Amino acid sequence: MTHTNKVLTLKQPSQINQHLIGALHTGALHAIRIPNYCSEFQCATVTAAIELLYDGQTYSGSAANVGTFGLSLYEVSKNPDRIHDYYRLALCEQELLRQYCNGVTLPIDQIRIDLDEAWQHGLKIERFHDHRAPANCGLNRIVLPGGFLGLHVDRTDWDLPDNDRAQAMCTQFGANVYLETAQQGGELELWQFMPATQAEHDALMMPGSDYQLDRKLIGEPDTVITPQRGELIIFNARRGHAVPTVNSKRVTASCFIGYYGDDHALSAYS
Ligand SMILES: O=C(O)CCC(=O)C(=O)O
Repeated sequence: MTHTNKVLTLKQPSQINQHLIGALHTGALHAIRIPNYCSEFQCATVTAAIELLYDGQTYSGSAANVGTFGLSLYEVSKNPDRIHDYYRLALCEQELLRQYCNGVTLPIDQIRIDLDEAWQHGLKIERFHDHRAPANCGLNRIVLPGGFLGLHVDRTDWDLPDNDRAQAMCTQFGANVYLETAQQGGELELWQFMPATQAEHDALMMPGSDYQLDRKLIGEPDTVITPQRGELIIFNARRGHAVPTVNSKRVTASCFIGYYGDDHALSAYS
């Protein structure tokens, strides 16, 4: 276990415990890194499968230079008519990806198993809307050359204001596996900053953007990580984070981990 500033590097996911998750929650820790979480072969196989299945779908709005495979609740919150697509596609898209990987474990399946074993109360797939309908669990992103993700926070509780599960969540962590990294750019920038309210968030938004916060108002990141191929990084997604412009393709597999307190199961969703 190595500790530099507020970034902790672990050898294996079984080292994740309540103390570390609590530290990510409070901001005492900015990120947990697990290098070589996925093998070279796994990264190459899963990247090839994502690229084969990728049909040109990009984020709507001002993150349009980011290709995605797998629908996210964030997208659905912007287009509520897509909620049926979300649940219809949730299991079949992940199953299709598994089939295209031909027996090679998906990084998100690995995260689900590892955190289920590591966390005292286990991890389950999230069910926000209906106890029978599992959430999608796996958002694969292809940041295209010239693409970036501006400074933003992820707030499922704001995206689903009428949903009991979303409102009960203490925080949400981003779990990203880096399948292909950019030659230049594509770092993970992390801020300690977390808007206290949605009104504060909205007042800090960048003019003309539908998701970005204005860096001029928030300042420089507190931590910058250059992700390594195969690495898993977990961070608090309610705090500011961004990915600067890449000069070559950057491919990741991601999900959110919902944290409901130490006496509850973690949940996984996208
Ligand atoms: O790809 C990354 O490094 C971070 C992605 C991101 O912005 C997120 O998970 O919300």
